[in-house]
Amino acid sequence: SNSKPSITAIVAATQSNGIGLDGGLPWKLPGEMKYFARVTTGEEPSSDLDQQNIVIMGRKTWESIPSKFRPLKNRKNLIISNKGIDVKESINTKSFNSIESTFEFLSNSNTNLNSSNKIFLIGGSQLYKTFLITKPPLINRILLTRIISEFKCDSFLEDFKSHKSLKNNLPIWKKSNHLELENWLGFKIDEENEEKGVKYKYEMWTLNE
Ligand code: FOL
Repeated sequence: SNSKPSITAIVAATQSNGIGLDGGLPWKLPGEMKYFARVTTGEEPSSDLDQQNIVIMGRKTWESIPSKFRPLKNRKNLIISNKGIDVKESINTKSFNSIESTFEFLSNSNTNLNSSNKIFLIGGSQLYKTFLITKPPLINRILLTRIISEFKCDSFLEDFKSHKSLKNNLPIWKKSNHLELENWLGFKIDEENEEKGVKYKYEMWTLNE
């Protein structure tokens, strides 16, 4: 098929776009992590593989997930590694040596994919960047958790907010309002959150057509 899959990036980032430190997350925010798990799993977790959402990640992100949580349960885990298959494959874990081969798998498994299956890009910085700077971008939605406190970080999210259309020089990413986010998620959330003195906000950004 020639139709591009609809892919949502999900990421938590500071106001200076910091997302990682020393191969892991710079913070420990259990409530925020619950949000990640709930959103990526979907509201009706299913052990039926054909009903599951897909999470796409780079090899370093795969390695950053604590082994007891890996593969992420009730989700199909797709891992992209330049070296190709170097991740133990299982019923819900598959590895790929390129974005192209990952997309090929997604379009071929389309027949099995329920239209309600969602596809998420869950990191890390290298894949977020490639998916964002490709023209047109390979993702059409970003679920961004904006962490208000600053944390020391050594990996960063591509500054997508500065990306402009070549045609009219207007921003290509548009921030949705809170209701639009809740409608897309299918559940209600607080606009402002705080854990351990760390404030954060759930945002959704979509591609201008
Ligand atoms: N997006 C958001 N919003 N927050 C994140 O922390 C985040 N993290 C990643 C990608 N997008 C994100 C990548 N890093 C787990 C660990 C690290 C990770 C992603 C997931 C993980 O262990 N997830 C379990 C949570 C178990 C729990 O603590 O409840 C999962 O089942 O999803």
